[in-house]
Amino acid sequence: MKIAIVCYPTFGGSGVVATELGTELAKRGHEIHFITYKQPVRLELLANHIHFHEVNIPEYPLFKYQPYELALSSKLVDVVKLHSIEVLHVHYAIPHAYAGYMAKKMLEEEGIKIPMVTTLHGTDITLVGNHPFYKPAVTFSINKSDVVTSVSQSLKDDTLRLFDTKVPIEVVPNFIDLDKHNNTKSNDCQRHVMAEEHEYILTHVSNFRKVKRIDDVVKVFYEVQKSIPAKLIMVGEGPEKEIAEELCQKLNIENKVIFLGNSDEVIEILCFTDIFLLPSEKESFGLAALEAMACGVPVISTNTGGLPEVNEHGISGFLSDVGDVQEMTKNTLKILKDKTTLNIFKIEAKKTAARFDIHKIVPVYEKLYLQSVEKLKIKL
Ligand code: GMT
Repeated sequence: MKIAIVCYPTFGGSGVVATELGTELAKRGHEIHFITYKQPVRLELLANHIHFHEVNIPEYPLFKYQPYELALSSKLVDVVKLHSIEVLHVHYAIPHAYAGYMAKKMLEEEGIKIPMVTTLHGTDITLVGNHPFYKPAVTFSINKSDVVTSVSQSLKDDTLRLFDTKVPIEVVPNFIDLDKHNNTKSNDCQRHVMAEEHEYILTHVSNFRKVKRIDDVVKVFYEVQKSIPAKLIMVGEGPEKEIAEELCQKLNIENKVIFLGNSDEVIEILCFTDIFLLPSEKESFGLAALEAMACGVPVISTNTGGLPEVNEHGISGFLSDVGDVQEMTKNTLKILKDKTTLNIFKIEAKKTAARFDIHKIVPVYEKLYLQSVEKLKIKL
């Protein structure tokens, strides 16, 4: 099929999912067209069947805010016409579903019918989308989608609770390419660069927004390193990073915490990580946790949103209430109490991750694409 994928190109989970999905679909013979304002971070352009179309927004002094949705929907119309696109798949409702619907309507005027699949990812529903400023437009564009998917049951429940939806929502969980995550051989693991032989390594990866509760990451580590020798690796950039750096200084642990910024070597970092920390306030799925588990890293997370659907309590890691630093510390130490326990958790984390194997999930999207085309034919 010829599929257009609209997503955010940055280091966010929704962009990563969209990019990995498109890449896998291309491997399976589909023609994939990514449409966004920058080349997605994990997108390798030189792969077969992959195309990238940049949305340009010329600066105009009259505008305080550049009208991105307008430029995106115009670009969508052009790409659909030029490449005979059969399905439009938009990731993250704001503003992609809205722009997608506008493109659909413009194309209809020219006699071109195209189905739109909308994937809800998280804060497009639970935080931003739910704001009264956006809610009517988000509700409208969800209801106008031909197929709606959510990345977890929890996100589906939130959508039904918060929005007046009139269309069915399919739960299609996020996925992981296990081969890619298993590929780093143990002798390639550069553990010695980050820590001494006797030190344990705790890692956090995110876009450092408030919702990630970065201060809890630091607080858990602070408590853990009182009992065992350890280092904390912080990967990512975002508004809370500076605050976290200040907290490390205040707690006098700055020599044990390494801030790496954004990195495209997350798999290499996870390869020598012992514990992954994800104490989020909200998390519709927790792709970062799944990536860690696929690398055999147990996860200490909160029990919010979709995290219990990913991280199995007492098996792939532990779940605690939001803000319960004490419990998260206790659980981290429980896993790290000896090598045997740590190894059991590592094996189980990998096994749990295998439930989300890319080869199981991508065919579900393929089926939904076909369904969306059929559905549109029936509507005509
Ligand atoms: O970072 C993004 O691109 C989107 C972000 C969000 O703000 O909603 O992440 C969400 O989508 C990811 C991919 O589906 C999920 O793994 C994250 O759990 C989810 N984040 C939140 O719900 C906070």
